[in-house]
Amino acid sequence: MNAYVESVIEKVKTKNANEPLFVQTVEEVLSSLAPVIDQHPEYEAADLLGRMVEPERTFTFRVCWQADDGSWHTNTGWRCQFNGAIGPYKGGLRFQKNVTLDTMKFLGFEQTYKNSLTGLPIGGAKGGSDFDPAGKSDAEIMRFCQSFMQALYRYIGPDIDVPAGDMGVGAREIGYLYGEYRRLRGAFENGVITGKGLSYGGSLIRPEATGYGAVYYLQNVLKHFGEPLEGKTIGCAGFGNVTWGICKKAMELGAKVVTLSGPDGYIYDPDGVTTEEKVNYLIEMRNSGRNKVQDYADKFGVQFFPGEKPWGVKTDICMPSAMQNDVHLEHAKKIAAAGVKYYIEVANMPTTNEALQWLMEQPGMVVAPSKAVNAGGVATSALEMAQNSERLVWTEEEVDKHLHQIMDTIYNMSVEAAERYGLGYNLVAGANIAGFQRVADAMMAQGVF
Ligand code: 2IT
Repeated sequence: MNAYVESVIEKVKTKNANEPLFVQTVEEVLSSLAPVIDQHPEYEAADLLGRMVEPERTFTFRVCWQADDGSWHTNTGWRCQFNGAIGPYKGGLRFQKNVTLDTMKFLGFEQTYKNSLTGLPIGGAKGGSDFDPAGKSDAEIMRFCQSFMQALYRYIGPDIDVPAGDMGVGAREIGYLYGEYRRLRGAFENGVITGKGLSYGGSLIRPEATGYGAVYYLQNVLKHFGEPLEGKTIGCAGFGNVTWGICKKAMELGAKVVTLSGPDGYIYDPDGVTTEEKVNYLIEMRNSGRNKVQDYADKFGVQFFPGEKPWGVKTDICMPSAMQNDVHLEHAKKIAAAGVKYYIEVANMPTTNEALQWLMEQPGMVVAPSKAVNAGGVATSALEMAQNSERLVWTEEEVDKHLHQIMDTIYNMSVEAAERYGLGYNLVAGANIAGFQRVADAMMAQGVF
């Protein structure tokens, strides 16, 4: 391993000892870059990596809101503007009770390379709050979002930083956030946020984009091995927006998603989530706020496994699409033992570094990294920004065509980047290298700061 890379990783470990997620993602990305750094001594001379692991700026703010019973509550809000070298900061907001600054930093770091891979002009950021949306009324969600935006609005803008949704932040929250921004700014700057409703500047296909993009990426992988998607079984985790998009596209293309998971366990549907009724029911489950995948089992009469994860169910393809570190080494071993051949990460950093490494070492196992696979979501957000600045609305076909092309390009760039550095067919290293390269070029061109 390159000595400069090692020294930067060591510094990050020491400095961020209380931020294990951030350390994990830095280690994963930087260790892929060693062959690149070997060939570019000028990067070390400009301390490029040392600068890349330090967010450009991060804001922490207080968010107070009133519950329906009149009681007052206080949460913490964050926005981590990690890297703006290639475009305005861009990334989602996550509302979840257990998030910390560590979560924001790990997601902001990942976002930087993911956004670069899209080929579009967007820098990397992430934000959110330790607010727990579970069981909150609509009015409570609105008041929370308004308060959150009162603190955030001065740091964002269509050319500064463009938030979007993530876990706990969907179309409803985006609407309230944008409404408050518009009120505070006194301007219809809808390019300030993406994932908007269609009536005020949203893009067609944005809700589906992450899932669709993941399936388009998967098709590229299968094509490489001369296999069709049709007839394949897919094991997913989660049942949120991303998993919904995967189910919908898989159904359209003749593949079937047979597992879904939630905090309560997982379901196994041997017929797959392959009817419109089933796919639409995922939206209903999410909107109910119950956060229970058992509801699917009850509704469609399939098996529910309380407290268990879906890893180890026999499928052709595994697409962890729930959350970070969902797959540990013991799960990875079950996945391989079940005969899964394609391990396609979808959620941000769903695999521990140890499990990822192990899976990549298994003969015949193909591993694809989330920062490439799930990039269709943010790519379509950038398409939404383009439509907003053009004051136009593109058709569904236009957006989908762009999304499809972007996913093909991300795949091809990743394959080529790994090959260029003699790493063979390595989609993980390839994505890291390709994502890094554009940010590196931009930072080198803009001088040291
Ligand atoms: O993780 C992600 O890429 C997102 N949550 C979407 C970010 C965006 O700006 O659309």
